Amino acid sequence: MSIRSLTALPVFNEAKHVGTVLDAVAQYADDVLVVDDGSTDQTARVLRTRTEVRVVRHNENQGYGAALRTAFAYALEHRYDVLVTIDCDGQHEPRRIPLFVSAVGGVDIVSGSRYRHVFRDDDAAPEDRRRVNRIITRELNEQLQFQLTDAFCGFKAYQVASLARLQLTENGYAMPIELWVQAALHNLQIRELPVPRIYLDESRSFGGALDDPNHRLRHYRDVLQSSRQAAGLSTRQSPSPKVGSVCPCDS
Ligand SMILES: Nc1nc2c(ncn2[C@@H]2O[C@H](COP(=O)(O)OP(=O)(O)O)[C@@H](O)[C@H]2O)c(=O)[nH]1
Ligand SMILES: [Mg+2]
Repeated sequence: MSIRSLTALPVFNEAKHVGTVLDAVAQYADDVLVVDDGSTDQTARVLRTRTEVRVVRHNENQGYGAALRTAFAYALEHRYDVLVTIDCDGQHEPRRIPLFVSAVGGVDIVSGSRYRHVFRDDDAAPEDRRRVNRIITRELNEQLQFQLTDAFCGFKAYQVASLARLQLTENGYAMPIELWVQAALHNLQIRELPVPRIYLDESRSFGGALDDPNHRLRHYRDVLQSSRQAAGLSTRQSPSPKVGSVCPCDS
């Protein structure tokens, strides 16, 4: 029985990238969903010309996390087996989608990691992003007994049946932290897949106070704390879920 997989892209004001990214995604994915998170630029007009993709639009911008949760709900409602999420700003390579689909066999979540393998053309990550990612990834591992190397990569694959078990409420950029806490609560099996580190020279903003790395770090720690409380996860004594990696990487 063949696996039905959906590839979903959260999108907010990506008129510059959405066309080229969807052209590439179309080569590696049959079913494609774009969640337009209330874009105010030309993104919606471009999407109207793309009849090959499904589009769900938020009337108002709700946030990265909310866009992903809309994709999760769509995958569940349309009974897909596997959901792949990939960003729409040129930082992820669609040609790796099949690797994620095959790697999710036997586990619950495959998470891209930009810090597990050095690729020849890796870009340097902005220092503040690298620092916040390193600290939060370490604290997640300490508190949830994970062995992650990158807590924030948007390139992931999920068994849709496992997504159904997760209680997720975060709308913003902290949603991945809540997701890891829920994954720990449900003992989900995680696999990391190395992906190249791509930073285009664009001044991308988190929006508002989160652009201050110290504020962002405090916010992420608050969400980690409150998500653990909501999940009733004080200190986890049970054996740690397996975090393995498959490394078909070509440097
Ligand atoms: N900035 C931003 N991106 C969003 C939002 N909703 C969805 N996205 C999309 O989420 C993906 C990741 O966003 P990005 O800002 O690149 O995150 P980063 O690469 O982790 O810094 C991109 O495809 C965005 O278009 C939002 O409210 N704000
Ligand atoms: Mg990005």
